[in-house]
Order: sequence, then structure tokens, then C-alpha cells
Amino acid sequence: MTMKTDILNRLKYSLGKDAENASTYDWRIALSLVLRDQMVETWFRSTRETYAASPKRVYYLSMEFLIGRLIEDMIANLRMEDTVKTAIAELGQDYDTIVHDEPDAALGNGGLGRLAACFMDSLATLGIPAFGYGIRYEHGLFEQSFAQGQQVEKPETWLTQRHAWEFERPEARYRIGFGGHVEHRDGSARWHPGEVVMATAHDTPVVGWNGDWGNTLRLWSAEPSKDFDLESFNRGDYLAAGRSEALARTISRVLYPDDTTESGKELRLKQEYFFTAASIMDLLRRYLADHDDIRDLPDYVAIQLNDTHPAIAGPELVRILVDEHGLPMDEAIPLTRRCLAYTNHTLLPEALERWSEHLMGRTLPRHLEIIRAIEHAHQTEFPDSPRILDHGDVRMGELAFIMAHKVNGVSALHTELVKQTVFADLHRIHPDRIINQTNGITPRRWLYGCNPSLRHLITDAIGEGWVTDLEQLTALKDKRDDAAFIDAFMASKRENKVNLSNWIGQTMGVALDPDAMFDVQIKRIHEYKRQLMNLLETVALWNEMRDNPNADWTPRIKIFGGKAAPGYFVAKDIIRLINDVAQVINADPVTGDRLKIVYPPNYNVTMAERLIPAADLSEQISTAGKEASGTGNMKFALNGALTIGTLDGANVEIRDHVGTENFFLFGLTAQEVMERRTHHGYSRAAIEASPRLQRVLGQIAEGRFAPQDPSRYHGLVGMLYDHDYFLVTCDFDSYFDTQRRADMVYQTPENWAAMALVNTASMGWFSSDRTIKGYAHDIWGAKSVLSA
Ligand code: 26W
Repeated sequence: MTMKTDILNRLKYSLGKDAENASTYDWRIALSLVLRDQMVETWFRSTRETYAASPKRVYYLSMEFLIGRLIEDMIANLRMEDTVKTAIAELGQDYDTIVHDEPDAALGNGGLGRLAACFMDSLATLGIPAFGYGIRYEHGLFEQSFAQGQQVEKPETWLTQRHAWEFERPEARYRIGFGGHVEHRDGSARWHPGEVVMATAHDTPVVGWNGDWGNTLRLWSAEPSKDFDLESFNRGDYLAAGRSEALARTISRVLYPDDTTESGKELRLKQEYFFTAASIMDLLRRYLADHDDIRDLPDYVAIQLNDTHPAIAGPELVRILVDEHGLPMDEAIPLTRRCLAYTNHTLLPEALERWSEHLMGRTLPRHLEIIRAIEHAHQTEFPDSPRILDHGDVRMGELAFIMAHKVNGVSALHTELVKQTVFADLHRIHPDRIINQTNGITPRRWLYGCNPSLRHLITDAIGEGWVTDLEQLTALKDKRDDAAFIDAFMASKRENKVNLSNWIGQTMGVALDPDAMFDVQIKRIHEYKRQLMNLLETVALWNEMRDNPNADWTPRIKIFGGKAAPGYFVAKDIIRLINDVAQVINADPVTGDRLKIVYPPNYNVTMAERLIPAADLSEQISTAGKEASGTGNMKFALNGALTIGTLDGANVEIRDHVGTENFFLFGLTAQEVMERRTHHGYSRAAIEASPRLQRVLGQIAEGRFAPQDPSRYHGLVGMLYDHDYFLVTCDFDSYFDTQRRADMVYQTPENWAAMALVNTASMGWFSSDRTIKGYAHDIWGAKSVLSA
């Protein structure tokens, strides 16, 4: 059967449509189902082999999986691109239209969620038996639009359409309790939950490169435990009839859109326990199906906590071992610790979760008891250890640290800072528990998939081995003096820039000059990521261009993308200012096409796949010591963009790999930042020392970009004068000067091209395959079944 007939059959029998009446949606679902059929073979074989070999399994627990669209990834991993493109063309349909009809699965906020998705691709490609566990949110990260330049949030609706890739698993259904009380009798405890909801599994197969291995992403959705309340309904009390249903479904209704501030909301805690408890029950059922001694669990199960969000896994596993398997507490705790490991993704104090003992006690009474037991055991052994229970709060970072056998940071600098700051005391007590695992990205999506012109060029030059062994890219360094290759390399970049210009033209009506430098900053909006400093530099450049209109300026397109958490008003102000400034600068005849600002709304994974291949300059300008790693920085460099950045997160390691001469470094180091903060009035001093910055702040403060509301940004400018916590003022001049250095280099295309090529060639180490191999070896003790 050909692909073409397979698609037509699916159209007919699964969608009840014939080719004449099929919509793009129908064609897309039909194609997806055909591809899913292909994947199921690998998936079943992998599951069978796993049960046969009974190896150690990895369980990756994450509140977020920022997957994006799956159709192109599946086609690539199944090596079916040509087959599918031919079939779609023969069916008279447009491939690009069909694959872009799929909504993004936006089940995450940013870096943490996307990392989890890259890790799932690497685990499958490496053939390491693994499950990803998370929540099947009905609504993912909100949809962003702009009204008069201001962010507006609308509910995201990916599930209003059929989600072609998943299989509902009614047989994998678990009762999840909340509240109630704990009964203690003759030394044993029995939790009597006051409320119960059902967790039902929905499985998405995750097939790796070449379709050699398949793992499972199991997402839980919440349903009422008891049937529809017919009685209330018959009494005409329709609300009561639907109440328990609505309440239950609330738990998996929506993703919390905050990515740096913990909400402290009860529903968030219930979400965290809901998916963690369902996952623990599910992996124990699987283990006990093959093993009868629970004490061997750590030899067959490795559980990774993606930040503190699933940290309740520690008390939950201890609860089951003690209350259901009768193990003594002082055996259950160390046994649990041997199964668990914890990854820290942020140093921001406001992002470190702490739940009030009151709320924990009300929502999870038995778990609070067990947390007290864990605290007691740890304090007994290490009397001067920091406490989990502190000032009426349960500190989830300390709980995760104490219940994990390994804790890791996500870049070399971040891991050192974790040892020196947030967990300094615990590090002293457990000196070998904290290790580093620098983040990575999957080259399948972030080069092979999103940049076909560069993919072909590389494969023609060095073969296709790089897709699963990215360090092979180093061979491209030999092409540095190959003029034909360099031309082709830059032609690929220009082709991507033209494609992006067309897309921006169509979607935003702004014409971009593809020969201008495409300078891109795409990430969540946050003060520490300093989108504001980028904008201030843009206004300063605008001023200098207007002061010297005849000078030989390097034309620049400033591209911003990113969402602000709905409650983060400073970030929303920054978005508004960017849009207000864009309006003025983009309409300025003096600077004309030499300086443009574009801010496409609703930045997501699919937009990143459009923007990154077209970027010349990657903005990684966070205050040193604040960005744990960054992963966008890796994606840009891999796709031949040069980085302007601080010595923060993984920028440090990227610069080490690409060479200091191929990286535009500026700004204070993390050490200098801490030192500068001790200087009183450091921001005012910095502003007074920079006439260029003073001028820009003056323009913004006087309403130059909001003539109808001149005082609109008084707060923002005032903050820079008096509370510039992220040292925008102190790094501004160094940043501005480094941007001018980039201008100069861009004006010598051969130099720029050579530096860009070395960036691409030097990014092999930043593959998430390398990262996962590190976790498997240093933390999980898990092996690939493929290369056993
Ligand atoms: C409780 C609210 C909340 C939700 C998410 C707090 C913190 C988070 C995440 C940890 C934030 C996050 O995404 N951190 C990013 O993780 C990436 C993957 O490791 C890093 O590359 C980024 O530097 C880090 O900001």
C-alpha cells in the first residue's frame, strides 16, 4: 500500500471524508494517523523488548512539556519526508499548509518545558527505556495578542481539535486523594482522603531518530471519581449535578502561566500532587508486575524531578512504602532517596516553591506527617542542617535536595552558584550530591527539522552522521577557507532570512530588508533577561543614526518575541514600551529601512523554528548569575548566528567551545554583579556616567514614544534610576559598544561568515543526546537497549 492510498483510506474510514470534500484539517489528521500507524510498530516492539530485558527504566516527572507541533518531527524521525511530500503532492495538497495546520502543544512556559521535550527525543533516539509523566492540560500556555501594544491573553485551545497522536488509556486510571484525615492505629497510619478524583492516562508515542526505538509520554487528565449526580439533576439542581465533575476537571484544566514566581495557589499544589501521585502509582504497578520485592526498586527505577514541582514524589513514595508495603520509615526514606534525583533550573528566590504548612496539612495531611518524619531523620543525622519546615512553610527545594541521591544544575556556572548560594549549607553537609549536567537541545528539531537548507548543505559536506552524533559538525571547521562552501552557507542563511521576511510581511505588514542584520531576542519577558536594555540600546542607535544620517550604518532589524506572565506588570510595561518605540522608529523616514523593530505576537515553539534559522545575531544578555543556562542560545549558535552575551549560564560554555574571538562578550561577571550591588546609588552613577543613556531615558520619560500619555513610563524609568536590580544601567555602555563592534564585523561578510561557520561547527557538545548520556551515566545508571 502506498502512502497515498494509506492517507485516502484514513480520510475515508477515520474521518468519513473523500478527497473532494476534505479540508486541510482532514488531510492533516489523515496523514497524522497514517504516520502514527507507522510509529506503533516501533513502539510495541520497544515495549516488548523492555519487558523482556527488564532493564532500569527512567521516569521523567515534569509539570511541563513544551512540545510544539509533532507532525514534521515524526516525519523526520521516521525518515519519511520524501515519501510524504510526494504523496501529498500527488493528492494535490500543499505540504507546508498541512503541517502548519497542527496547533502547537504548548504544555509549558519556556526553558524548563522545552528541555523536557528535547530530553524525550534524545531518550528515544538513544534507546533508553523511559516514560515522560505530566499533565494533559486542556488549555496550554495562553495565546498572546497585542491591543494598542499591550499584551492580551486568550485561553489556548489545542484540544478543541482532535489530537491525532495520543491514545487514551482507560485501563491506566488511578484514584487520587486530597484532604481528609489520617487515622493512626497500633503504629500504622491510614489516610482517609476527603475528596477523590480520577487520573486517566493519555499516551503519546515518542519515536526516536530512524524509528529505532519508541518511548511513551504519559499525560494525566483529571475526571470525577463518582458518576454524574443524577439525583440533583432530577431535582433540577443542575449546578450541583455538575459540580463534582467541574471540580475534578479543574485540576487538569489549565497550565499556570508563571515561569518565575510561584503562585502559592492550592490548585497548583493539587496539580503537582495529582500528576506525581498518578505517576508513582503507575510506575509501581509496572514494577510489581515483574518484581515482588519492593526493596529492589532503586535497581529498576530512576525518577528525575524536573525542578521542585514534582518534589512531593519523595513523601508520596515513602507513604506508599510505609503505609501500604509496611516498611519502617528509616528504611523507606533511604530507599526512596536511591530512586529520586532533582534538577534545579533557577536561582531566583521568588521561583523557589514553598507551601504553607497549613495548606500542605489541609490538602495532604499524611504527607505533612511524612515530611516531618523526613525532617526529623535528617536533623538527627545532621543537626545543623537547614530545615525543610521553616517559618510555617514547607520549602520544596530543601525537601527535594534531602530526598534525592543526586542534585544537578543545568550549566557549569549555575551549578557552582547553586553550591555557593541556594544550597550552600546542604552542599557542605552532602559535598558530593550536587553535580552539573549542562543543558542541551535536540538537533533533530533544532537543525535537521527547522533549517532544511543548512541541513542539506551539511549532509552533502560531511554525511548524515551528525544527526545522532552532533560532534561530527567539527569537520565543518575545515571548510573555513572553502569559499564555495562559505557562500553556500551564507546563501542558506539569506534564504531563511528571505522566508522570514515574507512571513513577517504577510503576518505583520512590515517589509524587512533581508540584507540587514537580523538581531533576535526571543524568550519569556523578564527583567533579568533584560529585553529593556536591548530596547534602550535600539533607541540610542536610532538617536545616533538620526544625528549622523549619512554615516555608513549597518542596517538592523530588531526582532523581539516573548510572553509575560499575566500578573507580571513590569514585564507587561516592557512589552508595551517595545511596541510604542517600534511604532515611532518604524515610521521614521530618516532611519527608514536601516532600523526596524518587529514584535510578532504569540511567540511559541513553531515561531522559534521560523525565527532561529534566519537570525544573524542572538541576544543572550541576562544579568550574569541569573540565567541558569538558556537553551535558545544553543539553538541560535547551532544555526549559524553569532551571540552577543554576558558570561551567564551556558553562554560561558558556548564561548569556550566556539572560541572567544567568535563571541561578542560584554558586561559584568556574576562576581562583579554581586560586588556592584554593594555600591550605593550604583545605577544613578552609571546613568550620570553615560550621556547616551541619559538621553534615551529622558526621551522615554518625557513621553517621546507615548505622546498621548507622556507619563506612561515614569515608573519604568524611575525604577532604572533607583531600583535597577538587574544592572541594566551598569552594563548599558559596554553593551552599546559591543553592538557597534558587531556592526563593524557585519560589514565584512567574509569575517562574519567565517565566525558563523565556526559557531555551527562547534555546537556538537550542546546536543541533548550528550546531556542525556550524562544523566544516564552519572545519575540514573540507565543504559541504552539499542546499543546494549
Ligand atoms: C513555580 C513557578 C515556576 C515555573 C517554572 C518557577 C520556575 C519555573 C522554571 C524553573 C523556569 C524555567 O523555565 N527555568 C529555565 O530553565 C531552563 C532549562 O533548564 C534554563 O535553560 C533557563 O536558564 C531557566 O530560566
